[in-house]
Amino acid sequence: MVTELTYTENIFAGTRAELLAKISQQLKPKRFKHVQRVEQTAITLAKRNAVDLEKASIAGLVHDYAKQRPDEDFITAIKQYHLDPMLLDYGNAIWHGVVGAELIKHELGIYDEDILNAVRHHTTGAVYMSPLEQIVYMADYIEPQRDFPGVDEARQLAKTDLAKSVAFQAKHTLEYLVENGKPVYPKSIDTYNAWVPQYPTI
Ligand code: DGI
Ligand code: FE
Ligand code: FE
Repeated sequence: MVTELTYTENIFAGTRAELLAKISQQLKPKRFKHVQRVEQTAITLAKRNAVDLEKASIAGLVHDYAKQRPDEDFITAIKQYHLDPMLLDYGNAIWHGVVGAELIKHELGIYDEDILNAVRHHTTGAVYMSPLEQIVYMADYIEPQRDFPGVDEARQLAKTDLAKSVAFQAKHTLEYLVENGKPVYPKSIDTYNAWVPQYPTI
């Protein structure tokens, strides 16, 4: 069942349909469908975890807003908004969240810091993640079309123990990056250290 929330909190200056229209201008159909599945998954997790449903909806919908922007847009934004120059050593995988949050703020007029942090941290996690940040991080990982070894365990954990599911994702993502010789963004290692050792058996 698809939940179409009516927005009442003025976090975004418009209706959900108007937000969807703006996002659809930025994303190809496949990615646009993904963000709608992440929205629905985030709403389900929000209900279970007493998180504001409108924030879950907006954060889910905007989390990949910048995913299909050219590199130049991110490089310009890193300089314009005086973000950490170390970001220039990475690429779209890191930029679309961390830098994407700035584009969301300035282009969509969404200033809610919890939502912006959920976008900033949705790829790498963070040492501290609010309940909203945790549900967006997990919703992106377990939305219904995700298919990888371990996804069913991640879905089960997200239902029963949100923090443990965050640890599960942090561990498995770091394993994937190391196994494939990918550059690890320092925040991903910080996330691992903050969340994983308390669950040595996951
Ligand atoms: O944008 P999505 O594909 O929906 O999902 P995402 O934003 O979680 O991105 C997932 C990709 O990002 C996945 O291929 C792993 C990669 N990633 C996560 N942490 C890091 C990373 N890539 C690099 N290079 N370094 C990281 O620390
Ligand atoms: Fe993403
Ligand atoms: Fe995503």
